[in-house]
Amino acid sequence: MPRAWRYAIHDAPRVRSLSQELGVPGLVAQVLLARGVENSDEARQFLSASLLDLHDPSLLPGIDEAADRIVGAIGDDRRITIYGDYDVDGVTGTSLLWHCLRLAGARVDYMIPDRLNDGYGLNPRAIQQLAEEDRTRLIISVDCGIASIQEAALAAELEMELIVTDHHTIGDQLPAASVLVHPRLPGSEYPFGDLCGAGVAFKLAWAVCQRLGDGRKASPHMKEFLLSAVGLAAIGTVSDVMPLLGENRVIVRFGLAGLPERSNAGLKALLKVSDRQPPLDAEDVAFGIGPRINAAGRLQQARLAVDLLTTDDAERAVQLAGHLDKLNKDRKSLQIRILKQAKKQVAEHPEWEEAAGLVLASHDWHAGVIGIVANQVAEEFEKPTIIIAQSAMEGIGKGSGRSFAGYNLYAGVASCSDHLISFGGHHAAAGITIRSDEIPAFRDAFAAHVAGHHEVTDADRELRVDAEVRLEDLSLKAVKALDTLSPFGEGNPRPRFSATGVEMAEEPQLIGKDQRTLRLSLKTTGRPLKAIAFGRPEWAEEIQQADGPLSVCFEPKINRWQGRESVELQLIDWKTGGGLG
Ligand SMILES: [Mn+2]
Repeated sequence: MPRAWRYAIHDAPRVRSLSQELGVPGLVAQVLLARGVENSDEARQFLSASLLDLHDPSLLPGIDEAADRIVGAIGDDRRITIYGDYDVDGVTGTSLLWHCLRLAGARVDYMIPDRLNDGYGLNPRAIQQLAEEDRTRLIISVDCGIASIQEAALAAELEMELIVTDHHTIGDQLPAASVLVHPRLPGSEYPFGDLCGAGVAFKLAWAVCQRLGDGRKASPHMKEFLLSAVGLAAIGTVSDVMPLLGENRVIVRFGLAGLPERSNAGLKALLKVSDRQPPLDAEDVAFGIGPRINAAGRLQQARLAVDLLTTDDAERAVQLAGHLDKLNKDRKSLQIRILKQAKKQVAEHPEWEEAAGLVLASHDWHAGVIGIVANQVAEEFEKPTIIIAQSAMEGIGKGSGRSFAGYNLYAGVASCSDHLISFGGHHAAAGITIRSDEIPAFRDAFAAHVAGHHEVTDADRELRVDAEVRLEDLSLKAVKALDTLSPFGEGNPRPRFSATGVEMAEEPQLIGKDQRTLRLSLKTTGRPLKAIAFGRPEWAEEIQQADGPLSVCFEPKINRWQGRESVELQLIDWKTGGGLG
């Protein structure tokens, strides 16, 4: 189905005056206005995004008491155990706090739960084990714990000191930990609620460094540590799909810029196997570095990724990075196979495709990757989707779901809880545990809930376009200037434009290993521009058969190849005819 292109309002006089006031190309001014920047002050602040814009750590609820307790534990030579989540955010947050405490002279170690066996958050078995080994230790959770009511109660009962640092949604009840550090605690006046778990851990590390310095400023080598820790916080922020605005924009921009120089042995090795060259952008993290870190927890143990990010042994780092790279390749092929099988299941059950929501299950699927596949299936069929990996032995399935177009998946799953052993999640994603014999009934109940509470409208399928431009306006200089608006990602998407009256300067070509990338040369009146389209091989023929000039929708990028830079357009959509869509 063709998608409508939705244009941001174009106010030519405002674009002109903002462009003059800021001394930036009109293209940059237009995108700023399209994104809701109101005036030149706001625009300047957005563009400058300086480290000085980071908020004072002590504004974060609980942080002063947490830092004092940590410094106290170090002074008493008590053991400190960081308990981190198994995803990239948890792994990077754990690693950066570990580095900080190590530098501060602490006896520090870490524990990461098993994604498939322990599941998310603190668990009673882990608390018991930590207590049995050393009841005097201080436990610090990273990127989890705010929902661990029972576990915090258990720690209190065992008289263990527990600091919870987290950023996840706060439930009806708060855990009875020694201290809670969270940007959105009741009564919080922290100016930015969208820090990720590694962002919160970074703030805590900063507060600890302040205490070990002169109370305000960290000592020089602690300061150098903090600058390198921004890189780890940036990886967590991008991988957790946090909005890249406000404080996160500062963290990601500076973190990524500093990564090549300031990386520890593990990150260096990871950058190398990811084959990502500076300048690094958020997409290098989202598609290169992040998935490799995540592969550890999906297929084996996330602990391996923390081992990598905390080792100072270059040889071991290369080994571990190579291992994660291999796991990531395995993850990819598993994902491709499961996606194929999932699509086949739908093709074999036309009545499922008719339904408003999809529930697919198999004994042959790996529970570590079903969430990513659910996302792909939801996009492909444009409906909320739950993918279940069944265990033949136990007659139980673990499912992971992704929403589509604003449907509240958590509410949907909760409404079918009669069929489930357990469930959890939020608006956009959910996890379930289910008895295999309940799957058919759950499928019907879930599809009925989606049908009754959700309708995909054309507005859900619209393509956002920042402006219509002329291809001639996309000079190397202008496209480079657009990079001042980066990092691009959640909350701050890559600028997207359209152009009309476009013709092919050459025949479209299919390239790449699997011939699924389309290469085009687009032309209006000036010099032709190179364009590519990923995963749309069918466009080659369709474009050639199209009658007359095209309208194209694209995202311009700088292509760097063998030291040369050129403008390349990533084609998002196209249609015949010239008028506004
Ligand atoms: Mn997180």
